[in-house]
Amino acid sequence: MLSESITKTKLTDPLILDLLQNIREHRSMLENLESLKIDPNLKNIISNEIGRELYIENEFHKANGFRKLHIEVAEFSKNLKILHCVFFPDPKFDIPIFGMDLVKINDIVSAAIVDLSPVSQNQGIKYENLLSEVDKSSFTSLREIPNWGEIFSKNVFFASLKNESEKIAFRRVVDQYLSTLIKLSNEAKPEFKEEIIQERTDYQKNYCVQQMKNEKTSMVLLKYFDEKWVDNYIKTVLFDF
Ligand code: BLA
Repeated sequence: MLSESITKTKLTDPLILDLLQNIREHRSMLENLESLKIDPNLKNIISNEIGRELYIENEFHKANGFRKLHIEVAEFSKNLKILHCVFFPDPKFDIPIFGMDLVKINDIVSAAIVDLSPVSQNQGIKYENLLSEVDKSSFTSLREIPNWGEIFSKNVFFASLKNESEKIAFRRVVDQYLSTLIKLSNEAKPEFKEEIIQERTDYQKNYCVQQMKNEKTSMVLLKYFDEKWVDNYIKTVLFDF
């Protein structure tokens, strides 16, 4: 089933396909992986209007330890390509939020970001050393996290990718962050203390609230859809809670 969906993807950008395959491989290691039903109108969104071509493909799953595993590939007007992925944990489990975004404009990867973002005050400490050991020394264009990005961990990686070797290096960073996520999720046991579950729930809500402050996401979507549609898409598909 998974390989079938790889060939189904219309996008042919090699870096996006490569990252997509890697994310799917890690996802397939999760226990009790199941597809989630969503509104079919929001799953694949295609328009061939000249100059405003649009292609969005969404995958939604859940698994043990995760309430929603979301991958989106998108192409806008043939020149803006996006790979967006957020794995939201089930708040009963001590698992961070995996988030990544790759924004490619023509042939330039202007934004490549990946993080395991904490969902409790002390959670970050548990995996901080695993992430800080990941080699990020070869990148030449690190970028500054915007103000709304206080939700990210100390080890959030954010850069523009300048050449082939930086693309390969980013692929490796994503792979290592995903391996850490899978390791943490394998070790996680369900929690029964209400106040701990509540703290994780509040952190996830705040993650979504802060992500919604990124005007660059809505600005793109507003070129193709009206405000009501964009608002619904952001609140139900991208950053629901
Ligand atoms: C930036 N996101 C951007 C940019 C665009 C989008 C066009 C500007 C590129 C740049 O600054 O170089 C657009 N991203 C989208 C759209 C979708 C998308 C339309 O995912 C989906 C439909 N964004 C996320 C997630 C993260 C994220 C999960 O959706 C991180 C885990 C981060 N995107 C992120 C950040 C920036 C960005 C940090 C830079 C914002 C800035 O510098 O102001």
